Amino acid sequence: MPMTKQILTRPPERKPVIRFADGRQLELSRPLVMGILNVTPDSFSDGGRFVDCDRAVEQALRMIDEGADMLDIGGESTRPGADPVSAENELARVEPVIAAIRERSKVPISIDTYKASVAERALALGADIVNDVSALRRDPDMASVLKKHAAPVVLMHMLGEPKTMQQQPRYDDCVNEIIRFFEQRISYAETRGIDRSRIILDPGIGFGKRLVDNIDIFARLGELARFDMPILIGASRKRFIEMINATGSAPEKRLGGSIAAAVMAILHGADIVRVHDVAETVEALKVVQAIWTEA
Ligand code: YH5
Repeated sequence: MPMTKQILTRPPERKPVIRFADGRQLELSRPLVMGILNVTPDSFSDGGRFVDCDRAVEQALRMIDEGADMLDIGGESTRPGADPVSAENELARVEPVIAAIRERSKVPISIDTYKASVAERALALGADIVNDVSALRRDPDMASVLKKHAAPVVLMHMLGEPKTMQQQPRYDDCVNEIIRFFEQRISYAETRGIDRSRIILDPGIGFGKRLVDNIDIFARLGELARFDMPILIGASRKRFIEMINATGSAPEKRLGGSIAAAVMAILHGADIVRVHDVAETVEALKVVQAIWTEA
């Protein structure tokens, strides 16, 4: 047996912080957890809008308690096959929830929308980040809203549209195509006055990807370090996990695989993981962090 100790180290320190418009900052010196808050009727089975709002706020406070570093609030489902929602409907769902969370907590809030009018209203209510799964392709007014509020933005890769993206996606080289896509979207954002320091990149697990593409993204995540920007990964409960484990169609049965995916993403250089199961992910990443810093 060789005597040399194998030391697991974190990929080299790169990006210090995410700066919000009001001067608050998020340090990227440890892995961060973004808790998912869906405010869509299908995520709560019964009751009217107020019931949905109360339950969403309750869930938000629970995720904060469990150690979420930020929350991602969305009023339109971007799951494969989901139908689009009007801006009015989307706003009616998320506005009261954002306002209620802001009254109770300073937790950074991300608004999950590709609509400029929804982003504008959310930022005015105190949201901090815009999570745009279209990477500024859907709404020509999004860039100016981001610029006006000096808000950080998540630029996510997606092949096609949510409605049809899982119908026969094909790439020659998925990771190379994602890198080329990021180059284009970063360049567009910069020409519209968005500072590089406010961009977060996300390769979009499950958004127009086959199982092999999703696996390739995890394996080659290190290639995204070249951008020197924070990397976000959203793998929680997604279908590729079920394809590997055959645990059935219920997304809640995907916890073990979701934790593994979050850990693999962080080990390969991701900075933020977007998850449903905040408590369990925080526990897993604290162990990762302890091994990194004590080894
Ligand atoms: C993401 O990766 N994903 S919505 C289907 C599922 C489970 C979960 C069938 N918004 C991302 O979470 N934003 C979504 O089981 C996102 N990155 C960013 N930035 C899809 C989703 C899901 C879909």
